[in-house]
Formats: sequence, C-alpha cells, structure tokens
Amino acid sequence: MVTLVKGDITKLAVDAIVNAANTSLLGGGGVDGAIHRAGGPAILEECKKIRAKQGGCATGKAVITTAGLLPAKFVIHTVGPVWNGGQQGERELLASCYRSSLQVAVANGVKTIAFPNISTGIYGFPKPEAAGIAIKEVQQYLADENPLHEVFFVCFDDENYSLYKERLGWNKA
Ligand code: AR6
Repeated sequence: MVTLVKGDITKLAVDAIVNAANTSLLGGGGVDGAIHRAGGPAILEECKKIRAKQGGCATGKAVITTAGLLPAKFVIHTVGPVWNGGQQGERELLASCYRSSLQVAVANGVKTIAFPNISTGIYGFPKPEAAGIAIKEVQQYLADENPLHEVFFVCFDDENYSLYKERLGWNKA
C-alpha cells in the first residue's frame, strides 16, 4: 500500500525513514540536516562507523542506521544523483536509490517505510520526472514481491505534493 503525506518526515513513527544523504554520510542541509538534528548524535556515530568500514555510500546505494531519538526505528541513508542535465545517468541512479532503500529495508525486517523526494532539493533533479521515477520504482517493487505493509511518500513542499497527488490519482477521490 502506498500513502501520500505532506509534512516533515522526522515526525513519522514508521519502521524506517529514508534520508537524502550525500556520499560522505556526515550530514548536510535539507532533509539530511533535519534528520540529524532531530535524531541526535547516535545517527552520526553509526554513519561514521559505516564510513570507517566501507568509505561512505555510493550514489544510488543505501545504508541503514539507528534513528536515534526519532519516532522511527531506523534511518536508511541513500545518496541521490546531482542533476547535471540528464545525460549522466541521473534517472537510473535515482531509480536505484528507491530500489536499494527498499532492499535494505526488507533485509532488516522493515514493514513500514517513508521516502522524502530524493534529489529534488539541493541536488536539483526536476520534480515532475523525479516523482514519476519514485512512484514507478516503488509500485514495481510492491508488485513483484511484497513483504512491506506500507510505503509513505512524504512531500515537504507544495509542488511535490501536487505532483504526487496527481500521479497517484488522489485528486479523483
Ligand atoms: N521532511 C521531508 N522532506 C523534506 C524535509 C523534511 N524535514 N526537509 C526538506 N525536505 P534535499 P537532495 C525535502 O535538499 O536534493 C543535503 O545537504 C525537500 O523539499 O534535502 O537529495 C545532503 O547532505 C526536497 O523535496 O536533498 C546532500 O548533500 C527533498 O526533501 C544534499 O542535500 C530533498 O531535498 C542532497 O540533496
């Protein structure tokens, strides 16, 4: 089941929230900053351990940590592509973020997961196309094998919320 939510992903009491991180895993602005601020230092501690072991996280991949003080149980950190005109494999890398995050979630027994609109802030991915990719990847994953109970798309800004509403058919209700 797919559910659309407008608001702040750090408030959600789901098994896992996804973070739009960068390859360093050391935090940043946007949703990454909000997650680390609200979750406290335990998240960064685990990110540092992952860095020591595997040297950060590649674009399109995902890693999992505690959610610290957040109501969620885990944070899955994925690294979206920086939009660079669309000829650098950005679309496939964004699709890979959603797939990798879902795989990591299932491997860790997660049943409910919330995604922000990866790459559509600081990384500049065009929002309409990013929404299409996100919805397609999640729906494909849920159709193939479905150990997940619920996937939330969390939109922070009005533009993304309208795009998802339209694409998920929520206007027709
Ligand atoms: N809850 C849900 N969504 C949010 C929140 C929030 N609290 N805050 C922002 N968004 P961005 P990116 C939305 O820039 O484009 C960081 O510095 C926002 O409206 O957070 O993948 C990282 O460290 C937008 O739609 O991530 C990286 O360096 C979406 O989250 C870089 O930014 C993603 O915007 C990643 O850039």
